[in-house]
Amino acid sequence: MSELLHTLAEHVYTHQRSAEEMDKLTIEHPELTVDDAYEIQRLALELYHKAGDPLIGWKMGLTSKAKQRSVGVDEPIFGRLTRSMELHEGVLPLAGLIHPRVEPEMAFVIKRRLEGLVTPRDVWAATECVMPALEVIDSRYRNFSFTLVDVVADNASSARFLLADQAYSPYHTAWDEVGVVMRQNGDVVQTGAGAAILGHPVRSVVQLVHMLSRHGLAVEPGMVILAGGITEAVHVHPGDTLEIDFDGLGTLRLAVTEA
Ligand code: 0L1
Ligand code: MG
Repeated sequence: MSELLHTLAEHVYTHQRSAEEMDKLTIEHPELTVDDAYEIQRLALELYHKAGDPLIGWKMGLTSKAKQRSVGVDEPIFGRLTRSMELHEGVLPLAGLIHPRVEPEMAFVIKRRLEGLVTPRDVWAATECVMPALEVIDSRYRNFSFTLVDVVADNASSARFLLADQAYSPYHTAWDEVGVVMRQNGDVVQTGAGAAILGHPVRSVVQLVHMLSRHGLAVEPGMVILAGGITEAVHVHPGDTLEIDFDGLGTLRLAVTEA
């Protein structure tokens, strides 16, 4: 099995780097378990690391009831964020992506190691700051169609992310009550609130730490955590402009370009 997981991790990594669509792994390997999928994700991350692209954080996916229903699960999933996934300005070149979608998120930056059965209080005490953020998800599977095992193996569709310039104290506001409006080319396309992330984004970080612990992993100081999507993700195309207004906390802007 170990050899198969290595082979599949290389296969997934190659498709992530080349932005070529692939078939669901579970078509040829229906026997794969969710634990196997997390091992494929981990092994693919080793290939990123070898290529000079280290782990800088974690993302939580399927954190809203609607998304969980669409994949037929009742638990979120996690993925790994590498340095090359971070955008440093509000421009998204589509080169290297297949069928990207964008969703508003909240990001936690952690200053103290988090592991084990932590509580929200532990998370707040370990949080340096919270920032408005957006995530670009891009499944490598044809038609964005996958099972739970497939999406976990494909690093929870991680592709790119952008953090706001302004960071806030974790105690600045009630993060579950922050309203978000997303405009695409001037039209309102999505609205939501922080509570869409498991009721409160801090719960997502708690759950991430619990899930990582089951794999013998922890959140290290300096890491970024994308807590989850606040609205549905929207498809983007060359020439699009996105404006995501986080009520009272500023606006994230993204211009989508061909290359
Ligand atoms: O960030 C997310 O919630 C996405 C998780 C993977 C499912 C998808 O690609 O829609
Ligand atoms: Mg997300």
